[in-house]
Amino acid sequence: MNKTTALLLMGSALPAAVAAQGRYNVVYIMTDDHTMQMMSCYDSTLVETPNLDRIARDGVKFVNSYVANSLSGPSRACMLTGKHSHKNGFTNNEHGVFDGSQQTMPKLMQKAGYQTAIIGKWHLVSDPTGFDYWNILPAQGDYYNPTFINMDKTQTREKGYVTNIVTDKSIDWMEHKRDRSKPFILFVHHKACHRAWLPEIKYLHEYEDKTFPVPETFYDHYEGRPAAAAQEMSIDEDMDMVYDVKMYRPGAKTPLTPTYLSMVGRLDTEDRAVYDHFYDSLSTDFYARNLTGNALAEFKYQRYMRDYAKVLKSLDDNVGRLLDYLDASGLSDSTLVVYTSDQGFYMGEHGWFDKRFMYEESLTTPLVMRLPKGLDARGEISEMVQNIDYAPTFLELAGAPIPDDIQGESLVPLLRGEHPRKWRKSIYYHFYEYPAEHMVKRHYGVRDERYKLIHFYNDIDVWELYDLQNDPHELHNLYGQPGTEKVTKRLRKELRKLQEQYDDPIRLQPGM
Ligand code: SGN
Ligand code: CA
Repeated sequence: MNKTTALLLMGSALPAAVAAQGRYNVVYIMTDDHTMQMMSCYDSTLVETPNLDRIARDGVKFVNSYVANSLSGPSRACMLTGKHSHKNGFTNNEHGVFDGSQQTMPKLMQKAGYQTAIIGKWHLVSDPTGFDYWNILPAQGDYYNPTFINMDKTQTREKGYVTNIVTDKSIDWMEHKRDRSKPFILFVHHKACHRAWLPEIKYLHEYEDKTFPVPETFYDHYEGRPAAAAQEMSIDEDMDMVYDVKMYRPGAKTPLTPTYLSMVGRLDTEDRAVYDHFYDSLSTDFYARNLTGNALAEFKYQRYMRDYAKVLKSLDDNVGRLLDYLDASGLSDSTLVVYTSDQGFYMGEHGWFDKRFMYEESLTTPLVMRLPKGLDARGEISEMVQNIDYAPTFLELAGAPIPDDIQGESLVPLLRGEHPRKWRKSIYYHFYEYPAEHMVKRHYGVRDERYKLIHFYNDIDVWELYDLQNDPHELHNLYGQPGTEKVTKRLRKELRKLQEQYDDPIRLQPGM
C-alpha cells in the first residue's frame, strides 16, 4: 500500500461506516460470457441493461478492459491469483484442476482481516480455498432448479432460476451470515449468460418481436486467417438446432437429445408446460418453413440473440436488486461494487458464438465499478487493464501488502482519478485449450493501443497483425504485407518483452 492510500483509508474524510470499520468492502459480481456489445453503457445497439448501466453512471467504466486467456476457469484463476495462466497453473478448462494450495487473493484478504465468501459458479474443479463461506454450482451449473455444493460437500437442489437464487444467497449472506465486525469481500458469480441460454420462464416472450441487426462480419470467409477458418463455433454450422436453438420436432419419436433434456427436464411440471408451449409453437413454425442457406443461418442468429437477451434481462434485474440492497442496508458508501464477466463473447461477429480468440469481442470484457466514498474517479477510464489487476486492487484497498509475484497492477490509482504516466501501454494474452471443443488453436499475442500481433502455434505456425484503427473488425491480416515491417518489428519486440516480464515458458526465442 502506498502512502496516499494509507492516508485515504485512515483519513477523517471517510464516511462514518468506513471509518468505524477502517476499510472498504468489495462486492465482486462476475457473469459468464457476458460481452460489451450486450451492455448498453458500452453499446446500446442491441439491448438495454439499465441496472448494469447504473453502476457505470454512478461510478466508472473501463473502456479498455481485457482478459488474459478468454475462457472461464483460466479467467477465474487469473482473477483469484493476479497471475497469468502459466503461473497459476490453470491454463484450460478441459484438463485444469486449480491448485488451491497456492497463494490467492482471498487468502491474503483473510490474512488482512477480511471475511471472504463466494456464491455461484466456481468452475475450478478443486474445492474453494481461502473462503470463509462458499456455496457453489457444480461445474457449469444449471439454469433451472439448480443444485449447489455446500461447504460440507453435501448438495442441495434449490427451487427457482439460477440468477435469482445466486442473488438471494448473496443478499442473505450479507444480511444474515457474515461477521459484521469485519470488512468483507463477496464474490457473486453468475451462471448467466452461458450456453445454452435458458430464459427465466417469466421472460420467455421478451424480445420476441425484436429483429437484431445481423453483424457486418456475419458472413466472414476468413481470408488470410487460417486459424479463424479452422474454428468450430459458427452459428450456421456448429450451433446445435435442439440444444442451442431449441428447435425440435414436436411430436416426433425422439425429439429431444439427452443433453437438452438434462437442462430442461429440471423444470417443475407447470413451468415445463409453459416452456414447451412456447418452444413447441416456434419449432412447429420453423420446421414448416424449411429454411436453408443464409435464411437458416439468420434464423439461428435471431433465436440465439433473443434467448441470450432474455437471460441477460434476469441478470440485469438481479444486479439492480443487489445494488438496491446495498443502498438500503447502508453499505453503498463503504463498498466497492465491481461488475465484470469471465470474458467477452461473439454475438454473431465473424459468424460466431463462443469466445477464446484474441480478437476484440472475446479479448475484451465488461468492467464497471461503483465506488465507495473516498474514491473519486467518475466516467470513463481508458487505461489498459486486465483481469490479473483485480487481485492487487482489492489487496491495496484492504491495506494488505501486494506480494511481488503478483503480475497485475493495482487499479486503485485509477479509481482515485489519477492517470499514472507509467501505466502499461500493451497487454499480453495466451490461449491454450486446443485440441478441444470449438477448435480454436493455441495462440499468444500482444495488443497495444492501436495494433495487435498474434502467433497461432502448436499444429500451425501463423502470424496475424491488425491495425485496429483502420480495421476494427480484424478482417485484414497485415502480417508480412509490404510497409508493415517496422510495426511488426516493434510489436514482436514488445511481445518478447512481455513474455520475459511475465516469465512465460512458451515464448518467442531470441532473434525471432
Ligand atoms: C461448455 C460449452 C462450450 C463452452 C465451454 C466453456 N459447451 O463446454 O460451448 O465454450 O463450456 O465455457 S456445452 O455444450 O456444454 O454448452 S466457459 O465459459 O465455461 O469457459
Ligand atoms: Ca465464460
